[in-house]
Amino acid sequence: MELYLDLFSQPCRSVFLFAKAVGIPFEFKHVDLAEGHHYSEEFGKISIIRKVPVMKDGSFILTESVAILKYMAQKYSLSVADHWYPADLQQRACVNEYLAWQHTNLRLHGSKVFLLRSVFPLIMGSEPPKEKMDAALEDLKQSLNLLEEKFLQNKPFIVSNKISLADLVAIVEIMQPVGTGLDVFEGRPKLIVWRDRVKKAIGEKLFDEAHEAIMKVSSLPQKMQDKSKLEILKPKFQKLFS
Ligand SMILES: N[C@@H](CCC(=O)N[C@@H](CS)C(=O)NCC(=O)O)C(=O)O
Repeated sequence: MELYLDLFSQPCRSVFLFAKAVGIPFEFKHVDLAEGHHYSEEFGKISIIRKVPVMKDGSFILTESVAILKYMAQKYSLSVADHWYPADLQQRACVNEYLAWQHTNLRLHGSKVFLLRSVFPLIMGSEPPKEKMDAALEDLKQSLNLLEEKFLQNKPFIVSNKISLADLVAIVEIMQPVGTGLDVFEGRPKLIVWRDRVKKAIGEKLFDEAHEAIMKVSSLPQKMQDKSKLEILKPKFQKLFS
C-alpha cells in the first residue's frame, strides 16, 4: 500500500497515525504541498483532485482521508482492534457521525484560523483583516464547545472509553491552529485531559513525529520563498477570505 502524504496536512496526519499506530504496512510517498508537488504531472496521474492524502492499494486508488481510514480499518479488521471502528452498529454510527460533522465544523474552522495566522501574511503580504480573524476564532470556539458538549460529554473518548477514528481525526485538526502558537486548550480542562489520553493511546513518540512539521510551522516562510508559487495561491486566498 502506498500513502501519498504531507504531514503539514491534518487529514494526512490522521491516515499516517492510524496506519502506524495499528501496524498497517505502507510506503510513504511525500507530496510536498509547499513545493507544489501536487500540481505535478506525476501526481495528476494519481489524483486529478490534486489534494492529499491519497491511498494506492495495488491498482486501487482512494482519495478522502475518512474513506481511507475506514478502508484501512475494514481491510485489516482481523488485526485492527475493534475500538478504532467498532463493529457494533450504534458505536460505529457514532464514529461516522463525528467524521461527517467535523468536515464543516472543526476542520473548516481550525483550518481557517491556521491559514489566516500562518499562510495569509505570506501570500497576501499583509496581516489578515481583524474582522476575518475574529470571526474565524469565534467559529473555532463554537466548534470546540460542540466537541466538548455534544461529542465528548463525560466520556474518556468521543465514542466510548477507548480511542476511535473520531478522536484521531479530531486531534489532528485541533493541532493545526496550535501549530501557529494559538493555545486552543486554554480554559478547557476537559479537552486537555482528552488530548493527553489520545496522545497516550497513540503513543507520544508517534504523535510527536506526526506533528513535528506543524509545530515548526514558523519555517513556512523559508519553504514558500518561491514567489511564483505564492502567486498561484493568491486567487484561492482572495476567494476564500473575500
Ligand atoms: N476532504 C479531504 C481534504 C483534503 C485536503 O484538503 N487536503 C489539503 C491539505 S490539508 C490539500 O491537499 N490541499 C492542496 C490544495 O488545495 O492545493 C480529505 O479529508 O482528505
